[in-house]
Amino acid sequence: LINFTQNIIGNEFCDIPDEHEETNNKCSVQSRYSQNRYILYDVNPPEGFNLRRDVFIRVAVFIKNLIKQEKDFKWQLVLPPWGNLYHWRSKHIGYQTQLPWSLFFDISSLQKYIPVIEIYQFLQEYPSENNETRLDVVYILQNDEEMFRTGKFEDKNEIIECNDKSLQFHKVESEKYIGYFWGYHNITSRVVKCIKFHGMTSDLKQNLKPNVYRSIMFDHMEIALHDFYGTKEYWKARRSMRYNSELYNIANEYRKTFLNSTNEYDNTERPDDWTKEKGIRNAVGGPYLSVHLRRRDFLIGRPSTVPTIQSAASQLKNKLDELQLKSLFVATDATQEEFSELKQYLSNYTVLRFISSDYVLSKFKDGGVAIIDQIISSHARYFIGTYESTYTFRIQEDREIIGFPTRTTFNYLCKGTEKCDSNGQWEIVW
Ligand code: GFB
Repeated sequence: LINFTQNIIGNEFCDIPDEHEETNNKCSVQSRYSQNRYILYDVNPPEGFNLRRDVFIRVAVFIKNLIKQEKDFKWQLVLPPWGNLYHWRSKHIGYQTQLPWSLFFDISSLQKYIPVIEIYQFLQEYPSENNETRLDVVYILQNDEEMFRTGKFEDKNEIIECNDKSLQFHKVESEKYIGYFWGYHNITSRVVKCIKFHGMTSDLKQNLKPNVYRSIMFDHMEIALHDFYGTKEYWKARRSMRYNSELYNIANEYRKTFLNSTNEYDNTERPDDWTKEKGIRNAVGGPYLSVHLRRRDFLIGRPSTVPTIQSAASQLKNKLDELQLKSLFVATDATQEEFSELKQYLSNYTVLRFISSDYVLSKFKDGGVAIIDQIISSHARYFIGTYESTYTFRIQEDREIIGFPTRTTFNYLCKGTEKCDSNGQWEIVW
């Protein structure tokens, strides 16, 4: 560390680490100039929007602790741009790639938890040559198949040879790898290493080597587990994920117009600053029942838990009657035919789904519309979700933050008439 500090202060030259370099006492070309250290990550391509939001929490908590422990460096998270998601299917609005986090989330709220920057800011501030930004290292996390086969799990963080042809990174010259990099052709990496990994996100600290690397990317970050799942720290990171204020405005306007629901009437008001929130369970919610009715790939992937439309309608009718509510809000990826079928079964009730205007869809894309549905659902008097859907989990978390009684939140549609299993009640910790 002393050598390194001298390198910065004394502006001495130091060697560029070669790709097999494992020692900590050399520093990269860029590291001579500043103490900025950038962490980047990406997630397995097929994973959906809401699992990705969970991966952010794992990384954010990791960086929060890193900042406390490694004070010689200025750590920043580069937010991985959104895009190319399997579920984002609206074709007529153009490509849904390289979308910034600010489209969906309030960056200043995220900033109150850890320092974050968008990728375009990173590309502006990180040294580049001939318009090429070369990261210092990419670590590709890989599951240890053996552990999954034997069921004997133990922590592992082992550099292995990258011999899998399906990997997304390819060496094109000495110390230059190309790869997907969210579709940015001007990003490359000096070094790519594969790691057989099993453990918590914080176990990746040993791979950071801030005396060697200034920009460190982890691919397949979903493999690293939560350090503090469900703890106060977890919930702080989660609470920092406030949505873009325009999405709240659109959802609130819809609630007011169609569901007779406002934060004032429903006791769901929150301070603008999430750090000023208090844990009080006194939310009442708007006078409507809300359901997350997950269809499409869930019909194929989860046939034993996803009910028919007729069965869902019957469960919803029972709950509407029990709660003496007349309105049902449906957050769903169902086809129009399925939604019409549901409405037919519930013809004595007002059954609504959010239909986005062309403006809203072209500006906020499928991800923004999904969030609007989530906001409306999270303000209902009572919520019923889809078993094992991460989309449902995020609504439940929002309701926990808003302060609903848990019995109004942790409910699921059942496949048949038998009582459903519970996914557990992941209650907020303040
Ligand atoms: O978010 P997500 O990972 O949740 O994927 P699951 C579901 C996506 O489908 C959302 C759309 O991000 C939305 O784009 N979607 C689902 C919805 N429900 C709604 C809804 O109510 N309203 C709107 N507007 N959009 C996992 C996937 O999905 O399911 C995995 O992540 C895999 O890749 C697995 O497919 C079977 O956890 O529900």
